[in-house]
Amino acid sequence: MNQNEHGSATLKEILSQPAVWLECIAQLRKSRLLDEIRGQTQQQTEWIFIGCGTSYYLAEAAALSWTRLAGQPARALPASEVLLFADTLRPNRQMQAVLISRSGQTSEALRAAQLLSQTYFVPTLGITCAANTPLEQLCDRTIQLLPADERSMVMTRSFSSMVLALQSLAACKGGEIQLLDALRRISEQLAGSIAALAQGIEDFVARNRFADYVFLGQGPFFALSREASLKITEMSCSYSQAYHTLEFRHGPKAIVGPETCLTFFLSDAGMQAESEVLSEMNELGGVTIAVCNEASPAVRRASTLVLEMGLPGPELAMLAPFIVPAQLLGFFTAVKKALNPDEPKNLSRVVILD
Ligand code: F1P
Repeated sequence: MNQNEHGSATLKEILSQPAVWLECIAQLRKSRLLDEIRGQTQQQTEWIFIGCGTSYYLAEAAALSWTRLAGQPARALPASEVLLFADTLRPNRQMQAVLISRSGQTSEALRAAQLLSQTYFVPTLGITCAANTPLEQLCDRTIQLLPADERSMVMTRSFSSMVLALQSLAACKGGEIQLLDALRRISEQLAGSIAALAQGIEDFVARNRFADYVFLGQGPFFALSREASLKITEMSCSYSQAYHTLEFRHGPKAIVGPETCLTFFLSDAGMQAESEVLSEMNELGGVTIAVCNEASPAVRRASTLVLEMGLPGPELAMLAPFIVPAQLLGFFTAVKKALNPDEPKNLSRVVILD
C-alpha cells in the first residue's frame, strides 16, 4: 500500500492516529485541564455521555470506561433521546452531562446541551475537535482536541482521540494514573506497526468479496462493534450489523454464509466465551477476522485473519487501537468498490437541522 497511491485525506488521518494520540495526551497533561475538571465535578454522582452517530458510539465507549475507571455510574444516550424523552432520564443537579461532538455544531447535540443546562440545571462538559464552536458557548467547560480534527467526512482519529481523552479523565478521577502511561506506550508501539497492519488489511480486502458485514464485541468492545459497523457502511455503502458477541447466536447468525465477513473484537475477560462463538461462525462457513491483543490457539484455528495487536496495557486501553483495523477495513473496501471514502454517498460532515 502506498499512501500516496490513494492520496486520501481519510487514509492519512487513519494512519496518523498514534502520533495524534501522543499529541493529545501531551496537551492534556500540560494543560492540567483534567485535574481542574476532576476538582469541579467532585459532587457529581452520575455521568451521562451524549452524542450523535460516531459520537454516540464514542459516548458508549466512554460510559463503559467511566464505570470501570472512575467507579461511578455512567450511561450513554444519543442526543435525540435526551430531546424526546428527557423525563425518563430524570435529569438532576447531581448528574454530569458530557456532550461529545467533533464539529461542536451538530444541532441535536447543541439542543441537548441547552435543554439539560437551562431547563434542568445539569452541569455540562463539552468535548470537541474544533475551536470557537456553539458547543463551547453552551457548555460550562469544554475539552478541545484540535490535533484530532479531520478534513474527512467520516470520523476516525477524532473518535479514537476523544475516547482516549475521556478515558484519561476517568482515570484521573479514579486514581488510575497508570492508564495514561499505558496509552502513551501503546501509541508509541502502534506508530511502528500501523503501516504493516494497513497492508495486511488491504491485502485481505483484495483477496475477498463480501455481501455483508457483522461486528461483534462484549462490554466496551460492543461500542467498537457499533462504530466499526457504521464506518464500513459510511465509507463503502455496505450492509453491516453490530451485536454483543454471544447475542449473535440468538437468531442473527441465520445470515452467516461464505460471503459474510464477521469481525470479532475479543476482550480479555470474555475471551473463552467469545472464542466459542468465533469457532461456531467459522464452522457455519463465515469469513472471520479476530481483533485481539494475544491470540489463543483456538482463535487462530477459527480465524481467516488474525489481527494480534500485541500492545502493552490493560484491556480498556485497547479501545482506541482496536478500532483502527475496522477503519482500514472500511476504507479499503470502499476503494475496492470504486467509491471515494473522502466523499461518501448521501452524507454530510455535520447534521444541521432547521
Ligand atoms: C456527528 C456525526 C458523525 C457522522 C457524520 C455526521 O458529528 O453524526 O458521527 O459521521 O459526520 O455527524 P459530530 O457531532 O461529532 O460533529
